[in-house]
Amino acid sequence: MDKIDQLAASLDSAVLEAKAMTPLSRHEDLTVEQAYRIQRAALARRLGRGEKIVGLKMGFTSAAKMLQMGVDDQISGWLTDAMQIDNGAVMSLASRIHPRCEPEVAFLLKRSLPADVSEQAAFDAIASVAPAIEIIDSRFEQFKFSLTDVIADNASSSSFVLGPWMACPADLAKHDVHLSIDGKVCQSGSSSDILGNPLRSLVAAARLAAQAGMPLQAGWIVLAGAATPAEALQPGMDVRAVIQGMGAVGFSVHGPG
Ligand code: OOG
Ligand code: MG
Repeated sequence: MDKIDQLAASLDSAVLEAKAMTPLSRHEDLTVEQAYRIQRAALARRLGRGEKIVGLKMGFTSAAKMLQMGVDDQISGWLTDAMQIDNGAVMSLASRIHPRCEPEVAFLLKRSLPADVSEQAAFDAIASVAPAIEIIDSRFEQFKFSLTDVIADNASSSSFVLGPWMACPADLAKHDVHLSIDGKVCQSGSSSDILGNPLRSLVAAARLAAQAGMPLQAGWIVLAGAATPAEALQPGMDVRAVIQGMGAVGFSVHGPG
C-alpha cells in the first residue's frame, strides 16, 4: 500500500468504526491534489463494498460555513446511495461520531456537465430541485481539520435527506432558508448566501467533478452546500429544513435508549 492508500484506509476505518482520529495534517504535509487522491481512494473502498455514486456535495460555499469551520476554499465530496436517508425517517446516531445537520439546496441533473460549463448551461441541465438536509460527521477529533484533512475525509459527508423534487424556479437566489429543531427555528439564511446564487455552486461542482476524472452525470444529485452553520444532532431531535418556494424536508433522531 502506498501512502495515499494507507491514509484512505485509516479514514475508511474511522467511518466504519465511528471512531474519531487525529487529523492527517498533524503528521503529513499533503497538497490539495494528494488530499483529493485520498478522497478517491477512500471512495473506491466504498464502491468495493457495493455502494454506488449518486452525486457530489459541495462544501464551504457560504461565508457562514467558512467562518464556522475556519476553512475558506470550496471543496467537494462524493455522495453514494448508502448515504441517503428517506425524508421523514427516524435515524440512529449509533454509527456516527459527532454528527451535525445543515440545510442545503439539492439539484437533480438531466444532463452531464463539462468542467467549464456556463451558468446558463448549468441551469439548463437542472431537472429539478429539492430542499435537503446534509448530515456531516468529520472523522477528525473535535470536528477540527485543515483544508487538506477535510478534503481527504470526503468533505465530512455522512448522510443526506432529500425533500420532494420540484421544477426549478427561474431564479435560485433570495429563497429564505430555515433550519428548525423540535419546531424552533435555530438557523436562518438565504439561498443567496451560497456563492450569491446556488447555481454558482453547481458550476463549481461541474469543475471539481471533471477535475477528479468523474464529470457530473445525468441522474446525479448535487448538494450546493449549507447556507447556515451546522447544528449538532442529539438523541430525540426532530429536524426540519424549509426553503421558501422549494418546500420542506425533515427527519428525527432515535431517542436515548
Ligand atoms: C465540511 C463540509 C462542509 C458545507 O455544506 O459547507 C459542507 C464540514 O463542515 O465539516 O458540507
Ligand atoms: Mg454540507
